[in-house]
Amino acid sequence: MSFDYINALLKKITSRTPIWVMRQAGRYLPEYRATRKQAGDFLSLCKNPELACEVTMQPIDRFDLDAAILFSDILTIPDAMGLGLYFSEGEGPKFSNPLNTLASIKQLKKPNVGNELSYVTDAVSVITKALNNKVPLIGFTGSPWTLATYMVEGGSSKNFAKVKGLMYENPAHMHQLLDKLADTIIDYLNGQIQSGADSVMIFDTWGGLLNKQSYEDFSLQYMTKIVDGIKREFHGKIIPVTLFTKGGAMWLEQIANSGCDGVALDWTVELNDAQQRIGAKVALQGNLDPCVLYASPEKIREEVKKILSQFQGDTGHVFNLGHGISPDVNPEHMKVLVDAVHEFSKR
Ligand code: 1CP
Repeated sequence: MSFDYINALLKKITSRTPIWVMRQAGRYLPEYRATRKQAGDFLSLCKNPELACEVTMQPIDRFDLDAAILFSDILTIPDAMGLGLYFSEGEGPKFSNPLNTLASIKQLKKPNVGNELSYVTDAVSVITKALNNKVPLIGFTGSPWTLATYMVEGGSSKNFAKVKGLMYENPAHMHQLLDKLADTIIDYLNGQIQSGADSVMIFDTWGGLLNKQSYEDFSLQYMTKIVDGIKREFHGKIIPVTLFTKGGAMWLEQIANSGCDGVALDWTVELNDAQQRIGAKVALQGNLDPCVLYASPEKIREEVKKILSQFQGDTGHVFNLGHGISPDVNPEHMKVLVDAVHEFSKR
């Protein structure tokens, strides 16, 4: 099997630039909203492998995408560690048992991925079967730092006061937490790879909040540990790994030195600048501003052309948005995007 998405990450020639879109299975699709309603709520949807497979396949059936991504969430790991994840309507994720004491960090147990998180690896198996080699499947995790922000804050946050306060005041506890998370994530990603994931991605959504030194010490160091610890080859297939630090444009060189295959970019950096800085070392993913999808089809096509023309050469580019697609985007505009990338990048 030769997939453009995998080949691009391995910096091999592709027939055209492959594209997938962060949060491609989600609320902007009416069929997703219907399946979520059937499941009852978001978390029940994640925990039901058949329904998780159904929503993973929805964007694949509707658009000419080059990869599928496991339908799940980064917060499955803290949930399995006993923090009690729930989603209150319109408010985002919350934990009923956040890490609000030093003792709670010390006592935190590494979950057994094969037990508490088997619903995720089961979903990967079901999806791999449903895909039937049509396109590759991306498995994923949050970065230790990004998971820690939710676990310490108790949910989403505006200023990240608690987690950054802990980092400055009790760095040893912070490192203990991040190390437990990194070890758990290695098992989690290896479980996904063994169940059929063809590639994996680490989402470091909140790494960009840190300064250079704390980014290296509290985020990148642990992502590097994960890159080193996961299976990079399985059943004769190379499993590429992509790192995404939102707001990480200042540190692209360091990220590229982690040993990853691909670096995903948000929209704040020009693709040709990024390529000059690190492009020979790794593949690049990105980086259309998600808000372009609110513009007209003509404008979307124009912006796609711009991004494609910024990238030099025919190897090593995976098209994506610079962050997730928004729930109020018109699905027709997603189709315009996907088709434009293929049309304008035919070799
Ligand atoms: O109401 C709903 O239906 C839930 C919305 C939703 C969806 C569709 C959430 C809650 N998570 C997801 C799926 C999801 N989350 C995927 C699925 C695969 C795909 O891309 O199609 C992935 C990869 C994620 C990853 C994720 N979850 C991240 C990292 C990537 C990013 O967007 O920065 C983060 C930070 C989360 C936490 C989370 N889960 C859900 C929400 C609304 C959030 C963000 C909360 C916040 O802003 O703090």
